[in-house]
Formats: sequence, structure tokens, C-alpha cells
Amino acid sequence: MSGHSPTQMRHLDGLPVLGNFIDGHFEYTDDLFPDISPVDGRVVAHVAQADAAMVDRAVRAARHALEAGAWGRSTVAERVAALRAIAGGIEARFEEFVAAEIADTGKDIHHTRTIDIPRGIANFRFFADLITTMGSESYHTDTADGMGALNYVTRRPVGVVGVIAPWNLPLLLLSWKLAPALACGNAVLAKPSEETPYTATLLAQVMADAGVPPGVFNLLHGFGAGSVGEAITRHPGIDAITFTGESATGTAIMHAAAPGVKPLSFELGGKNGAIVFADADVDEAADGIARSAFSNCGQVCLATERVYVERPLFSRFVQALRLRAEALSPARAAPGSGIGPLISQAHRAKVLGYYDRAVRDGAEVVCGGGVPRFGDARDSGAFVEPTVWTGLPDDAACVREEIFGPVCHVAPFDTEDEVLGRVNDSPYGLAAVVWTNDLRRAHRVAGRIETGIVWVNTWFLRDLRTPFGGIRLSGIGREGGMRSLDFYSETTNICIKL
Ligand code: NAD
Ligand code: 6OH
Repeated sequence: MSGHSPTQMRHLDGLPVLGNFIDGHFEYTDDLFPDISPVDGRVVAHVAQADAAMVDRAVRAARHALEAGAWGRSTVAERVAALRAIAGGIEARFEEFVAAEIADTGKDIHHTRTIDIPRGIANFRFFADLITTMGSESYHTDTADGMGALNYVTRRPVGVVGVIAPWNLPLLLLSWKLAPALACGNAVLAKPSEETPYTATLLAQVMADAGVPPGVFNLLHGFGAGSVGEAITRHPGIDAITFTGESATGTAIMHAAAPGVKPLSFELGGKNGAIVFADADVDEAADGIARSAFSNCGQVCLATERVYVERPLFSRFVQALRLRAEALSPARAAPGSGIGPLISQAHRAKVLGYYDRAVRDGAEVVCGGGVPRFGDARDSGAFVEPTVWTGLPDDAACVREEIFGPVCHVAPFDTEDEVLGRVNDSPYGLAAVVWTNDLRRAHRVAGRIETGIVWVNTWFLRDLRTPFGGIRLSGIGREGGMRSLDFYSETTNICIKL
């Protein structure tokens, strides 16, 4: 291995070695695991897995940055300048970030260029703006003597925050939590998914170049249970944990964090429903559902996996969706226009298990349901066909469980009350979509859906100021805008008798 400056990446056998970033420099271990492209199974990088001692050192570095270093005394203006410099630093290396995200995920270049990396940049700029313009709560309180009292609220950082991210939108979902954590003056231990360590490692270099002081941003590579993820969640020196990932992992983290009664923010799984009323424009709705079901190969927490269509439109809608799904088939679509692979062979095995299960449970496979054949290196990748089913009962596993692949089940319905009951009958509650041109129905139905987010006649239209998160198995708390600042800061109410 060779390496010169503390933030220069090492190489081994011509491939980058992705290091841990602790106290302002990369640290390597001999415990390397491969970063594998799901396009063709090729190794794209080696990743140095951190150990418990490194987590410990990172916590100490973070604590030191807060208590003795400049970050703990930083002004809002200094933090805003750092956030803007980070955004500018990613932008200056835009193509490198795009290539790294694609190397890890195989996702399509259009998605990466228009959503993943730009949204990663936007998160830093957005929270820089928000913290600049944030005001403070205050109340004038009546008292018996008539003089009154003034209450006002101050904020301080929570401290050292553990940020644990998933693989589906790696830079985007990491920065969604990092940016507000840093804006509020915290120090961070970040763990990207073991499947997608690349852009986070580039980000460590950007942080150093942006002048973020050592110890403020620490990056640790590794796995979940029995590895770095668990070590972060159990560490007594971590003051709060923010996590995006599977609901079952959320349960494990709650157990690990319970002894310290740590504040938790969880953005977890979904089994998101969509309702298409007969008054909707069938092509518009089919375009929208094709996007919400198949974007990023269905690996979006907000993705639609179950669709309910009012009976008069059912057959036309199913055919319209079938045409769109077939056009996205990776083996048949024009290069660059079909869906990419799933994240890994392990995830593909899980998704294909559901493809089998649907058939065993009596589904009619409208399209897809298998593995595409390319006749080239992509046959070693993790591709599946975009799949549409009909005919399953509401209690079928494929209608109740999160699959996280390019799938959706379409069922007919007859009345508004009936469909609301079926959409709301879910262990999850993240997002829903309603397609209708009836204004009063849109408001009425949206107000009765039990999810954190409801879209009407659109999907993934996100304003970063709005609350983001879900109910039930979909999470705890909300992030977005002021909700993020509430999680990443502690408030003190000061009451002054006048
Ligand atoms: P995952 O839960 O398997 O892993 C997420 C992260 O947690 C990874 O970094 C992993 O290493 C770590 N981890 C795993 N076990 C851990 C443990 N015991 N302790 C600490 N850390 C642990 O999730 P994933 O497969 O990477 O992502 C897909 C899931 O994420 C889906 O369920 C999806 O719905 C969900 N997701 C939710 C949102 C949302 O905002 N609600 C957004 C994106 C993804
Ligand atoms: C979950 O997989 C996607 C979340 C995306 C956003 O919060 C966003 O605004 O880009």
C-alpha cells in the first residue's frame, strides 16, 4: 500500500482502499472487505473495516473537538461557511462523486446526476440557510403581580451524534442527517452502509479540504451487528443516534441504545400504497406509479409496492402500467434507460424469494417475475425484471411485507371507505400517493391516510422544509426543516421574572 498525506486515498492492486476517517486523517486496518459492483460482480474497492478501538478513538476525538477544539465555540456564521464549503467541495468533484455512487450501486447515471449527488449538495446548502434564518421561541407570561415573566428558548448541540445510513441513496441520506447535525454544532460518527462506502469516503476528503476541524466528522466503515454499527449504538460516549434503514435494525438499535436512554431518530421501512380513482388520467397515473414503483430499481423507502385502482379503470390501468414496466426491463430497454441492478446478490435472493412467493400465493404475473439475460458480464450482476402482479389477497406476504425491489401489486376497489381501510391496514406508515382529479376527494382522502407523507398527483416532490418520517414500523420522529434542528439540538427554556 502507498499513501502520503493524511487525507490521500491509498491503493492496493490498482484499487482504492477506503479508509476510516478519525480525528482528521484516514486510518487503515488489515481487515479489508470488498466493495462489489452489483452490475457485474466486479470488486471496485477494498474497504478497511474499523474495530471497537477505532470507534472509541473517534468518540474521544469528537468529544475533544466539542469541548476543547474550536468547533465547540464556533459561531453560526463559521458553521454556515463550513457547510457551504462542503457543498462547494462536492460540487467541484461532482463527476467523481457520480462515478463512486455508480460504482457502489450500479444505479443509472440520470438518477445519480439529477437526484443522488445534487440532493447531497442541496442538503448542506439548505441547512446552512435554515440555521442562518432560525429564530427563537419566546412567550410573555402573565403573573399575579402584573409584572409578568419572559420565557425564551436557547439551543445547544446534543453532543456526539451517531449517524447510521443505508445503501439505497448513499450520499443523499447520509447528508440529510450530517448537514443538520453539523449546522447545530455537533460532532459526528458516521457509518455508511457496508454496501456503499465510497461517496462517504470522498466526503471525508471534502470535509478536510473545507476546513472542518479534526474530530468533527469521523467516518467508520463496517457492518451492523457485531461490528461498527453495533459498537456505535452501544457506545456510552454517543449522545444521540440517527438511523435510516430496516425496521428490524431499528429494533436492534433501540435495544442497544436503551441503557443510555439515547435520543433516537428513525427513518425505517415502508409498504407504501397508492390509490388511483377512476377520474384520474390513466396515462398520468401510470407514468406516476411506474416512477414510484420502479425508480432506483424500487429501492426507495417511499416507493409504491401496492396499488389500489377503482374498478372501472382497473384493466386499462394494469395494461398501461405493464407497458411502462416492460419498457424499463434491463435486458430490453435502450442502454441507460432501463432499471439498474439491485444492490447485491443477497438482496436479489430476497427479492426473488418474493417473486416465487407471489406465484405460490396465486398471483397473476402481469409482467416480469424473473431475471433478465444479457449474454455479457451483467449476467453476474444483481438484476431482476420489473414486476407487476394482480390477484393476491390483502393478507398475502407480497402485499404486506416490504420487498424493496421493482415490484408492485395492483388490486381493484369499489368504494372510498373500503380502499382507505385497505391502505391503512399495514404495519408500516411512511408514504402514500393518491391519483384523482376530484379536488374535494383529494383533500378528504389524503386527510384520512395514516402515513407521515401523502402525495396527490405526484410522487417524491420533496420540499426540504417539510416534516419527513413515518408512523408504526416506519420510524420514530420526523426530520426535515425545523424538525431536524429540534433533533440535533437540546433546548433550554429560560424564564425571567420581570
Ligand atoms: P439496514 O437496516 O440493513 O442497514 C442500514 C445501516 O444500518 C447500515 O449501515 C448497516 O450496516 C447498519 N446496521 C445494520 N445492523 C445494525 C445493528 N444491529 N446496529 C447498528 N447498525 C446496524 O438497511 P439497508 O438494507 O441498508 O436499507 C434498506 C432499508 O432502509 C429498507 O427497509 C428501507 O425501507 C429503509 N429506508 C428507509 C428510509 C426512510 O427514510 N424511511 C430511507 C431509505 C431506506
Ligand atoms: C428514502 O429512501 C428517500 C428519501 C429521500 C429524501 O428524503 C429526499 O428528500 O431526497
